[in-house]
Parts: sequence; C-alpha cells; structure tokens
Amino acid sequence: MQGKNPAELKIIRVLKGEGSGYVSGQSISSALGISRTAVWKHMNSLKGAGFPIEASPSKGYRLASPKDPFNGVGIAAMLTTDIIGKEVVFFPSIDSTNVKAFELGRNGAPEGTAVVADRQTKGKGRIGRKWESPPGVNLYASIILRPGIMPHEAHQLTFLMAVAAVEAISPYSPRPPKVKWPNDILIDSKKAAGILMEMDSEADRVHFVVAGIGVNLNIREKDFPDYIKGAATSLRERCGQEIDRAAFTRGLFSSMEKWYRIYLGKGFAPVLDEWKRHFGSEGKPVRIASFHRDVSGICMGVDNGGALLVKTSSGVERVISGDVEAGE
Ligand code: BT5
Repeated sequence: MQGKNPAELKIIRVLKGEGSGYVSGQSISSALGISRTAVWKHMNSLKGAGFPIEASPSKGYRLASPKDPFNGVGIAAMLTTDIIGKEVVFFPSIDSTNVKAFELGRNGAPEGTAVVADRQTKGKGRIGRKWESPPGVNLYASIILRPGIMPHEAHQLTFLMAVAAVEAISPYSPRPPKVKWPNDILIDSKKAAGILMEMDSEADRVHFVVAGIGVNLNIREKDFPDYIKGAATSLRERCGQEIDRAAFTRGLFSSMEKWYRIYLGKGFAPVLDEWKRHFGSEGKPVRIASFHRDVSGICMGVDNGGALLVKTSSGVERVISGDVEAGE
C-alpha cells in the first residue's frame, strides 16, 4: 500500500510543466519553500516510486519520459478530479479491490476513495464468477461512492460506470466500444472491460456502493486463459499501442466524476440516454440466461429504469437481471 506526499506531487507537476526539459534544484526549492537537501530526498523517493527522473549537476532534474509509474503516486500525480480518486489506495497485489474497498467503506473511508491494484489473486466477476487479473498489464479499480440513494436505485450506477468507461476507452478504440447489458464493454464484440457493483445498505438506505471495474489495457489476447480466448480483448490489441495505465486511470476517474456529477444533479435519465447511444443489442435477437428462467426474443431496448425489454412470442418481457447472449 502506498500513500502520496504533497511535496512530491508538486515536484512532479513542476517537472511535467517543463516536458522533458531540466528544472534547477534551486527553482524547485524556492517554488516549494523547502531546502535543496529536501528536494534531493524527494527526488530519490520519486525515483524509488518509479518516476524516470534524471539529475544533472549543472542543469538540475528532468523527467526522461512522460510515462508515469502505475502506482498511487503515479496516478495521483496529475489527477484533476475533486471526488473520484482523491484518495488512491494502491496495492501491488491484493485478493480483490472490491473486497478491500468494501472493508474501507465500512470503516468510513470518504466518498471517491479508489482502491487500485496491479494484480488481483481473487478478482471477482458477478455471481461468484472470476475476473482474470494478471499483473503488469491491466487496470483493476474499485471506487467508494456515497450517493444517498435507495437500494433499488443502486444498479443505476452500473450504467453510470459503463458510460464513463466507454468515454475513457473510446480514444484508444479504432471502432466505437459498445455496452452489453448490463455491465460489459465490448470492442469488436469482445469483452474489454467489466463492472461489478456491490453495496452496503439497509432496507431503505444505501450506506455506500463499491463500483468495481476491470479494464484490459495491455494484456495480449494470446495470454488470456483458454476459456475466454476469442471472447476477450484489450485496448493494446485494438489500437496497437502500449497504454499508459496511470494516464488511462486518471482519464477514467475524470469521466466517472463527470457522469457522477450529472447523476447527482439531474438524476438517472441523462446517464441512461448516454448509455443507450452505445447499446449494441437493440433490434437484435438475444437470449438472456438468469437464475430462474431463460428469455429469448428480439431486444427492444431498455426501459426508464434500465431493465431490458425483450419481445418474445408471448409479448414484451422486462428482464432485470441475467446475462445477455446473442440469440440464434
Ligand atoms: C464482470 O463480471 O464482468 C465484472 C468484472 C469486474 C472486475 C473488477 S476488477 C476490479 C474489481 N475488483 C474485483 O474483484 N472485481 C472488480 P461478469 O459479467 O460476471 O463476467 C465475468 C466473466 O467474464 C467470466 O466468467 C469470464 O467469462 C469473463 N472474464 C473473466 N476475466 C476476464 C477478463 N480479464 N477480460 C474479459 N473477460 C473476462
């Protein structure tokens, strides 16, 4: 677990302001009001955190590359949000970021706290399924939200996360990403991201929601386990370039914050409208497998609450949970 030091975040911002140019130790020391020795110590700590800092006795310090390390400091360095990720709790390895975020939420962690990991040993999908979470390649993040909603409204945040994820993924995707009801992001019909919403609530009040998201950023398709090969992809595979994980995470947090503010201010309707623009199944045959029944028919879209509408031989059915499979 890593925290962040405000002086070090300022130093990174000063260095980034110069691109790959040098900044003298003296000017950093006067900008921050700290001694040259303190600057030197912070530089060493930043190097230890993975920032590519180069020092020259005559010119000062510079960042040799714009790529930030993927850890708490690297993500926090250039974060522009006020809520989401204001507190980043980073783990090189953890069982599940959702489990950790839940624990922190119960202990009163503030809204927007983000638990991020390089690797999960027990990454969770829905209903006991697994989320493949190898190290060094992807993003696994869980955000604590305290929106003051009723338990039956909590699923709306899944749509919100999907909209934010599409917005963050789009710049890296040669073809528009599509949402698959209720919680998948697909590129070229393959799953690139999944969302897992869990809540702590009483009958009429949500204490907090943990919004978990896994985005396949740099994993190669050949490295997926056999059972999902062909059905899963990554941004790296789609755009042909290595994705800067820290920069992607910040972009995702910004999109989440944008849509969260819209949701708090204007309600679910604008979020759902945006979600519908990216919905890939409307007008297509679908088959939904859920706990107690299977429904097959033509997808008619979603209703105002986000339930899936399916035209079957016996009329239009409203489906509130399950997995959509392409129909025959
Ligand atoms: C999901 O479940 O798609 C929710 C995934 C949420 C993962 C995040 S990571 C951060 C946070 N912490 C956690 O522990 N979880 C969240 P579901 O719709 O049930 O899909 C699970 C299914 O997706 C699996 O049964 C596989 O078929 C497939 N799958 C597993 N890992 C995958 C991966 N990395 N990429 C694409 N598909 C995957």
